[in-house]
Amino acid sequence: MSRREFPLADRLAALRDAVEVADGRLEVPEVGQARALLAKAGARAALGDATVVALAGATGSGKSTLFNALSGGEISSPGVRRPTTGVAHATTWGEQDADRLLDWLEVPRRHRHGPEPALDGLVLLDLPDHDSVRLEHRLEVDRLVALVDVLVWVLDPEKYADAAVHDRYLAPLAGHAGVLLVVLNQIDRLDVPAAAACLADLRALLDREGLAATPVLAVSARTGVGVAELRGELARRVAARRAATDRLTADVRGVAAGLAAHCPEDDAATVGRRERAELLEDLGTAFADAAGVPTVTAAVERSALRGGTARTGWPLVRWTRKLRPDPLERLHLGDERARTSLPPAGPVELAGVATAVRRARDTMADGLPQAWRDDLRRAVEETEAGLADRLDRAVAGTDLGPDRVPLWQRAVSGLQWLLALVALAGALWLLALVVLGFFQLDDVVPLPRLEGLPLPTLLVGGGLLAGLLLAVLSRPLVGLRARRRGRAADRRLRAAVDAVVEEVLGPMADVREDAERFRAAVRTASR
Ligand SMILES: Nc1nc2c(ncn2[C@@H]2O[C@H](COP(=O)(O)OP(=O)(O)O)[C@@H](O)[C@H]2O)c(=O)[nH]1
Ligand SMILES: [Mg+2]
Repeated sequence: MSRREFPLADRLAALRDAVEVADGRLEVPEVGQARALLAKAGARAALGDATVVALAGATGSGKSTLFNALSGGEISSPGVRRPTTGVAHATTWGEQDADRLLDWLEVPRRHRHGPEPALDGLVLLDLPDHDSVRLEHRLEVDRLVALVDVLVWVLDPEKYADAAVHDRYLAPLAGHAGVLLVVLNQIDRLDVPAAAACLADLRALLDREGLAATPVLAVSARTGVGVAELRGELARRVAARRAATDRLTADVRGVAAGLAAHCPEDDAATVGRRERAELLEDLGTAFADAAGVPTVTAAVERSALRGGTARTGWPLVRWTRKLRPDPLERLHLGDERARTSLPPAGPVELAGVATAVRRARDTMADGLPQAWRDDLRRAVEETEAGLADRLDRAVAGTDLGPDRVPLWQRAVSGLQWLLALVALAGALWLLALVVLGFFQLDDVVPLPRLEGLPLPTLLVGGGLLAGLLLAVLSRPLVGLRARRRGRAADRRLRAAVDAVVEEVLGPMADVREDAERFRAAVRTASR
């Protein structure tokens, strides 16, 4: 599909997309211009397919005379510089009611031309002088130049090369070459060679300004030379009924070219899965350190070690451990709404978070133009606020894993009690023997022996020794189990911290995604 055939409606839809994506993100004037253009396009489309042509030019170039020549009567007074010349005049051709269109254009002075089929649907405007000494006249020119479908720029042999016109009006219309006509008026004032030289010079000037596609017509509004050709040129545009579409197409492409300055570079396509995974890990580590995950993990491990050691140790000294508080309970975790008693992150951890966030932002900003970088910075600032609290809550709300006492620890605990009872029984027995000895009765009851050793002594010694041995043998297993509990808690805590990382990375990724959508939309609009 050629550039010209790409439908205006699709172009406008793409521009609307771009504006929507940019809304609240990009604070650049080009977005405002795009918004204004969309409004203009919407309004113009509702006003029919008349062709609005404006005659613009400097004071005395002959706009009004030409306007009258085309309109077939004295409608606009030539050579008059009353305040009324600050207002545009309109002549309309054809039956179609152009009042709503002229209302929209805010052109109050209207004249209707008699039947002339070739120009049916033409609305011709005589604009105020672009070089008027009155500012409001110049503003009125600028306003209408932006709204009309075809612009006829009227030059005269004296001022045709005037830099003010070329720099301010013609050169910026390079993208609008197809909706612009240049008329060299008052050609009757030049002899044939001078007219040819003047025309050639003007042509070269326009070509240099990117207006090679703009026709130049030599005209004399006074003698009528060239007026028929101008009329023919206008008739062609009226018949095509696409002047409004062409003008808007040129407008959209112009606005899109302005927006292109704010599109990400081509090779800055996407932040890949791998880069994103790296950022996640980077941020995850920094956030976990700042959130005190290692502290909690260590506390979980120590708590499991403490519990396991108590259960598998000698039962009669268990109570001494109760004197020291559980390291995990001291942290006051388990309540999402309350702050934990974790020590706040130190300067090293905070610097780590800041560095990781900055690195993520830089990766996400890679290849983005300044306006999007600004938006990215805003997004990061927003998510950074209250980050410490969110991390603390994530840690507090994390279920650290099942805190079940393992079966083997229960069994060892039971066994320890049993061994303690055996030792106790032996000790009581020995005590009984002492009492009996005191009453000289120890020979009455025979003392059972095993391998030559008295049984009660064996019970005390064996019970204590076996208990000690059991405790010593259980140690490595308790340690293993504590480390496993620590690792499980660590995994869960890091998962909770990763959720916070996503909360930070998500908005950054959104900015990037929007920047890419913006680029796609702008590209479609300017096809
Ligand atoms: N010789 C000559 N004089 C012209 C021509 N067109 C306009 N004029 C004169 O130039 C002066 C300014 O014309 P006017 O239409 O008011 O110019 P405007 O200020 O652009 O509207 C008037 O005296 C016209 O008679 C032309 O084609 N040839
Ligand atoms: Mg005039």
